[in-house]
Formats: sequence, C-alpha cells, structure tokens
Amino acid sequence: AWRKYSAHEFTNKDEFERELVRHIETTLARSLYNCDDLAAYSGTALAFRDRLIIEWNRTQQRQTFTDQKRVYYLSLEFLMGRALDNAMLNVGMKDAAREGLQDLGFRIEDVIGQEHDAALGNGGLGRLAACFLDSLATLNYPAWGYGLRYRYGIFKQEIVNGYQMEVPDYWLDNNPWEFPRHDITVDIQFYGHVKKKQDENGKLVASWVEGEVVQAVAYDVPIPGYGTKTTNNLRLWSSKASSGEFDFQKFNAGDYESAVADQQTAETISAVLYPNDNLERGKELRLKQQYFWCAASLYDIVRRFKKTKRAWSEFPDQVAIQLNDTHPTLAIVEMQRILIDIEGLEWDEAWTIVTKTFGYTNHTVLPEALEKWSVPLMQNLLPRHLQIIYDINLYFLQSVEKQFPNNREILSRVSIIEESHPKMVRMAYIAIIGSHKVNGVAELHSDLLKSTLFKDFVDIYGVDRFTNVTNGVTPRRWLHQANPALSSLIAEKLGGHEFLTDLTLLDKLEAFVDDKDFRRQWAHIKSDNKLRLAKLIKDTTGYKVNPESLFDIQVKRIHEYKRQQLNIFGVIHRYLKIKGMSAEERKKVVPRVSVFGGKAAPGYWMAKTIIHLINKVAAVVNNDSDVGDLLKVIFIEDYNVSKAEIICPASDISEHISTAGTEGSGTSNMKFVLNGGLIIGTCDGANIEITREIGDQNIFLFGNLAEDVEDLRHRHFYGDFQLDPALEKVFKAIKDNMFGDAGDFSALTASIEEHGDYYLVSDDFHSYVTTHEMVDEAFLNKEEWLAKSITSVARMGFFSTDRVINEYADSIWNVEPLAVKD
Ligand code: 26M
Repeated sequence: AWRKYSAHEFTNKDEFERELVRHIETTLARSLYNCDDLAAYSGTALAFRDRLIIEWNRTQQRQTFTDQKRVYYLSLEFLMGRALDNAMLNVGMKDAAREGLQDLGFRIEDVIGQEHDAALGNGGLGRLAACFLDSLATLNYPAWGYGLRYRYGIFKQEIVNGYQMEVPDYWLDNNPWEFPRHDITVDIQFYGHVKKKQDENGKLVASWVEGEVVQAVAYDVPIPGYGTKTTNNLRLWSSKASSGEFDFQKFNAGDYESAVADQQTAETISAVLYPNDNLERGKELRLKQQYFWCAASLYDIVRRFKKTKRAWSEFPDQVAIQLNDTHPTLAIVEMQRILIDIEGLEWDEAWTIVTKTFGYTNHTVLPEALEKWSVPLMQNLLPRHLQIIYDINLYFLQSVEKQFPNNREILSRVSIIEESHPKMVRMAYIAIIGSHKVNGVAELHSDLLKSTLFKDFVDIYGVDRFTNVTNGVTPRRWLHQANPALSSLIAEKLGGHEFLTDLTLLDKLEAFVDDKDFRRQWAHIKSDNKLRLAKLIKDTTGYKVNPESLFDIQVKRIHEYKRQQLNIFGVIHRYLKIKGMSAEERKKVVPRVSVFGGKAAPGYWMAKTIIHLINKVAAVVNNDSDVGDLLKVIFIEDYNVSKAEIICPASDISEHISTAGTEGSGTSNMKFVLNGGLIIGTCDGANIEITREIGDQNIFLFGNLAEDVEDLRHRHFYGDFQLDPALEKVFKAIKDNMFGDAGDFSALTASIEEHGDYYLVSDDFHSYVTTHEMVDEAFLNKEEWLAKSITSVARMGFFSTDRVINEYADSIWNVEPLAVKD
C-alpha cells in the first residue's frame, strides 16, 4: 500500500461533487449548465464506479494472494435490477451523494430512477442469484458469479387492449457497470467429431476435432458488499466470431457477405435470454448458450487453478462450483473432459475430483421444467460430451446393478438416458451423479425431492447427499433500499443498523409491539409507501386508487401453478357480491385494491389468457359507479426488480397461493413480510417456514395440503369433480360476456370444468374466498393488524440470504470468509 488513498476516492459531499463535476465535464464531455437527470445519473454512477474499482482491485489481489478456496456460482440468470442505489448504500456515501446532487439542483430519487434495470433473468431463480452475490460479498467470501452477457434481457411487457405484448429490452448502451476484458477470451468449439489417437505414452485418448469455433469475451461487473471492503466479481461472457484463420480466409476469398453472416451467427449465442420460466423446450440455441458459458467459465477457473501449480487432487480444496439448477450441468461433463482428454488423468481419479467440486441446487418439482436434451441433438453439437455422458452412465449403472442385482426397473428409472424416441439425456440425473450435494430451496420442496423425483437416488447414495437450504432475500435491497423509512425507524429502536447484517436482531422489535407511538410511526410508514404505489399506479395506468383501501398484491411470473386465475376469480366473486348488495350493506364493505403484476412467457397461451382476463375485469370493475372505491383491479405493466422495490413495501396483504407442493420456495413472500405486509397463502414452499417463524396467528393460510393433491387429481381424472358453486357463478358471469367476449377465456374455464382442474382451483376456491373474508375482518381492527405486522417483521430474521450463504458455505462448499483488515 504505497498510497493510502487513490486520487479519485471521495469521503464527503464536497469531494463527491468534485468527482461528479469532473466526470460530467470530462468523461461525458457535457456542460454542467446543460446537464439533465440522465447525465447526472451517468456522472454519479461513474464517481461511485471509481470507488468500486479501487476496492474491487484490492479484493482480487487479496484473494489471489491468500489463495484460499473460492466459490463459483454458475447461473444463466442474474436478475440484478439497478446498481447505483445499491453501490451508494454499500459504499456508505448515499447521504453525501444526496446533498451533493442537491447542491447541483438534482433530486437523488430522480437520478437513481434514470438507470435501466439489468434484467438478465426471468424471476425467482435469477433474483436469488443476485441476492446471493450481495450476501457473498457482504460476508467476505471469495466468490465469483459466472453468467452470460445477454444483449437483450427479459422482454419489456406492454399491455395493449388487455393483451401482453413483448418489446425487446436492449439495455447495454452506456452501461457504466460493466468492464469489457478484451484480453480475456476463450475459444469455444461446437459440432465436429471425435477421433481416437495415441498420446506420447502410447495411451489411446479421445480428441474432439474440427467443427466451428466461437470466441467468448469476458465482461466483468463489480459486486460490492455492504459495509465491507470486499468487492467481488461477476463475469459475464459475450460471444463473437473467432478471429481464427477460417473466417480470415473467407474474407480474403472475397466471400465478405457470408463471413459477416458467420459473425452474426456467433454473436447470436449471447443475444437473448430465453424468457421461459419453469418450461423446458429443447431448442438448440439454448444448448449452445449452456455449453458456451460452461466451457468458458471452466476454462477460466482451471486457468486460475493451474497458476498455483498445485496437484489436481487439490482442485476441490481450492474450488467449489455451485450449479443454479440444471442449466449448467454440462460443466460437470466439460470438467471430466478437460481432466481426461486434455490433462491425461485416469477416469476414476478425474471423476472423484469432479464430484467433490460440484453442488447442485434444484428449484422445482414441476415435470415440464425438468431439462432433457435429445441424444441426436447432443450428438451433433457436442459429440465428445455425449460419449462422456454415456461413460458416466455406464459406470453409474454398473454400480447400481451391483447394489441392486437383478433389478431392471431401477436401472431404467435412474438411467441418464431415457429410452424414448428420440432418446433423451436427463440433465438432473447427471447433476445428481456428478455432485457431492444436492439441495432443494425450502423444507417441503427438499422433502418432496427425496420422496418423489429423486427417491431412487436417495436409495442409491443415501440420504446425506440430499439436503435443504431454505431461500432468503438480501435485507440490504429488500428492506433498507426499498423501504428506507422503515429501516431507519427500526434502526432508531434497535440503536443502529446492525440488523442489516444480522437480521436475527429484528427480534428486539417485539419489545415495542405495544408501544403506541411506535405503532403510529409504523402505520405512518406503511401509508406513505401505499401513497408511493398509488402514485405509480396513477402514473402508469391512469387509475386513481384510494390509499386507505386494503392493498392486496400478487406479483410474480404468470403461471397456472401460481394460480393468478384463482385470484382473479376471487376478485370477480367479490365484484358480484358487491353488485348484489344494498346501499346499506355496501357501507360495511372493506375497500380493496387488487394489484397484479407479472410477465407470461411469450409462448404460454394460458398465462397470456390470465393476463387478458385480469385486464378485462379491471376495465369493467374500475368503471362501475356502483362499486367506486370498494374494489379496484390494477394490472401493473412490466413488473421488474425496480418496480418490486416500490411494490413490496406497499402491501397490506400479498398472495402466495400456488397449488400445495408446486412452488419450490417463493422469495417475494419473504420480501412482503419483511416490509410489514401480511400474507394469504397455501401450505407451500417457504410459506410453511414463514408460518413456523412468525406464528400461525399472523398469516392467512388456506387450501388443500400437498399430501392430498395426488389423490384429488386422481379423482378428477376419473370424473369425480364438482365445480364449486361460487366459482360456477363466477364462470357464469364470464360466459355471459360480462368481461367481453367469453370465447377469449374459454380455455381457462375449460381447463377447470372439463380438463381435470390440475391445479385444484375449484377445490381450493371456497377456502380461499372465506379466508379473504377473514382478511377483511382482521383489517378492520387496525391495532391488531399493526401488532401482527410488527410481530411478523420481528420474527423474519431467518430469511436473510446471509444465513443462506453461511449454510451453503458450511454444508456444501466448505469455504471460509476472507478476513479483511482496513
Ligand atoms: C428452462 C429452459 C429453457 C429456458 C428457460 C428455462 C428456465 C428458466 C428459469 C427454467 C426455470 C427458470 O427458473 C425457475 C425459477 O425461477 N424457479 C424458482 O426459483 C426460486 C428460487 O429458488 C424459487 O423461490 C421458486 O419457487 C421457483 O419457482
């Protein structure tokens, strides 16, 4: 440390202003007198970026120097949202920035609002990865994220005449948070074929030759921890045409057009995030993305390891790789390929290293989400990998055969290759066989994995390979940043902001539950947050909502299993009830705003139909003068991370109502409760553990249990099904064209009435509706409601990703934090 402070560091308002002005005038070549919010944003971002870079370089040097075990989190999705506010809070200079910006005539909120969300993810899985990065850095773990640098993130959703339209999300122009590393590139091979050849010792080795080569270029994003010097790295790979001689020859041969076309083909690999959530569709480009990213990341990891000159057997002592779902499963196969084909290790020695290195997280039990790739497709794109997969399968099945002699059933059940036409490679099985730990994301989910999907593997490997790590959320973004007023009220009571890094300290809030003054302040903050949401609703939909109403919110990807249809049918039921009331009766109705938000996968018709119905119901209900403020229905367009930061603090109640046994965990349930909202939910995913923590008097649970689902479905299948009478009335209203052409919604009603009601909407309808009546009742008692709200927040300490990351570190990765001195 030959110089303690770099020239561009700032430690107070005036120094921040100096840096801001410097960036606006020189880096951006703008005049201060002609500086809009966008330029102020860019200047502020650059000033904070400088600070991050300094800590980032120091962190990387420190990690290289101490050479401890590192964690690599492989995820095809990182749903980061905005970076500036987070950087300000983590660096701890937000107040200085606020005052500095104010001096120059800017409001910090407007400046922060200029940033485009980094939306490189679909939903829960991608946002979990982003929360993990925040906690890994905050806890000083030496950790890298590896992902793809999509040119287009998740599409922007526009609602036109009640229909979802998808608009491309081109987000990369002047993104100050990424650093291209044009010197860090990896050539990635596709297609071609396998040759056997002799190595220098006369041993036969496989060699993958010819085919096409695409270049991976690294782009790095700094990930600051909160209140720490650690700034970790997120490395995103971008594809471009290889600069190899192949293309060069084409250019020289005058085949300019086709050379440019090849270039575009190469760039297509990292062009777009697949917008499916929990649906597997087997597209070749998706497999190319997966291999491209796995191979580049592994090459990078192996290169770093080889610099240390250690023996290969030490690899698992230096490296832990976590697979975020099965999307990176090819990394297991690629690692084995590197060790045997390139490094010349024996199979068994290599395989021991591989299994000690990898861990696999499963996020869903939905059968349609389980990844399978057709053998012919893989044979063509990755011929050597397919051979290795067959070998992995052979050795695995041989050991199963030894363990369970003469049991052909188990062999065919656990084979990596499904004997269908065409044959399919089951990626989850490779992930299980190639990892030392497999985890689910909430207790019920992990138990279901063990008792259903992965049962045979429990019998084969023993139960210890399977574990649970219940999800969490980062309290920095989802409490402090999204709800600064609540965070500061809590800090006032607890004597500081320590709870942001030890969320269990929230339990000290319970002492204040009966404090009248405190309750008033708590209530006040909630109503301010509701006003903030009401403004967003007014600005984006034109509808005015009464902020005194009960705000009832369901925001998440639209999916039949998440049952937004149950919610909107409940809303229609409520509407019909109000319509049938006398003026006198209407006076007793608790006014409600039903808020929906979420994207449907572009090819998921049923999900799009649900969005359409919500919007049609909104158009009728919101314009019905009989109803007025008693009921409003709002669909918030383009739900994303930055909107979630406004929405989560504003709920009175939020809905987490998936069919029992279908939601892995859910994480927005945690965000809403952490912000003082109550929830209505099924006994599913992490709702169960939330209930255990906060107490069942503080949550509204309803519906059938996971253990009853199979039997109910079975009965429906054999015709034992009666449509719930109240739901029948709702369907009648729809069929009478109350919400426009009933034909538009017939698939939705038919899936329930005629096609077996797979998600048990009718079975749960009565209990759902009566539970909502209990919600209304409870909301009338303001003091009781406040007590529930405060108590719940006080008991949410368990759901921080800090706890989650420590569990992964202890039970899966075996890594230690790296101590950082000032
Ligand atoms: C698959 C194939 C092709 C293209 C995309 C996909 C795909 C993308 C995202 C499949 C699944 C994807 O995400 C699933 C997901 O978000 N799962 C959620 O993970 C959360 C974090 O663990 C849980 O809280 C949710 O319950 C779970 O649904």
